[in-house]
Amino acid sequence: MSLVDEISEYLQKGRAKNVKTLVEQAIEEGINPKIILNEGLLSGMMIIGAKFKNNEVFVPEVLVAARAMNVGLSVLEPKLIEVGNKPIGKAVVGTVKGDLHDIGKNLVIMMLKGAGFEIHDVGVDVEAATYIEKAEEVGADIICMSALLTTTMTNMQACIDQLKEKGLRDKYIVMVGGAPVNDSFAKQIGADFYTPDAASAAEVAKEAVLSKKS
Ligand code: B1M
Repeated sequence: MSLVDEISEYLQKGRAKNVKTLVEQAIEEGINPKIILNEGLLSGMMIIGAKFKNNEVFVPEVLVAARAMNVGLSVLEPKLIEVGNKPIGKAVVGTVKGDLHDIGKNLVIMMLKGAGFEIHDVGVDVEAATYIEKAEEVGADIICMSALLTTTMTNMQACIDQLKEKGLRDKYIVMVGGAPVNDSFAKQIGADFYTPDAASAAEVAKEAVLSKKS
């Protein structure tokens, strides 16, 4: 079994320590970090996701797999990002109210850091007002909202509505993403951008912030 397959296997079993050691080993052996991410960590998480959907595994198993995923991601982070000296902008990033999924958000944060953003991570289960308060406090350029549940994606709208009510809508770029979100939903709620993955989130955020500043 290859090292990346082993990472995927241990992640599925929720063995965070083994995942950490194997990711470190894979880096030492010079395996491309994107392969470690896609074919090791994300592939393991996708298998768990499919099993969860089919009731072959349940929340506790998914939870320990997610912990192992986050441990693996933290080891991989320095290899995935090369941060420049001066931040190109400030981003407030969080998962919306009612939603505890943080892996996609953490990946988006890593890629945004790599693109040169100063990050203000407001965490998970974030009230609409909290995004705005943090953005005002730090002088952010962009608000990034993540949602993984069809029942919570609607909470993105509340943040945009509150920005409008406060006369702040044009002050911030708003980007949304997460598995159930798509372009037409983003347009419907009045977000500026929807991006399907963390890499394109970073690219689009960089372009949008630089063009707003120019
Ligand atoms: Co949850 N869960 N979960 N879960 N869980 C899903 C999302 C689900 C699809 C599983 C399923 O049924 N197939 C399903 C949602 C169904 C739906 O609404 N359509 C589901 C459910 C139902 C639930 C619970 C309700 C289960 C229960 O309790 N009965 C519960 C809800 C808890 C809550 O949030 N209130 C729940 C709980 C959990 C755990 C806590 C056990 C755990 C989360 C742990 C954690 O995050 N720390 C968990 C997990 C891990 C999943 C799955 C298996 C994996 C999610 C994940 O991390 N994917 C998931 C099934 C699946 O997705 N196949 C599932 C990897 C991650 C990298 O992808 O987050 O999509 P993702 O991010 C992507 C893109 O979406 C994008 O970039 C990333 C890739 O580059 N992206 C953005 C994300 N945010 C972005 C923001 C952007 C741009 C791009 O701009 C701002």
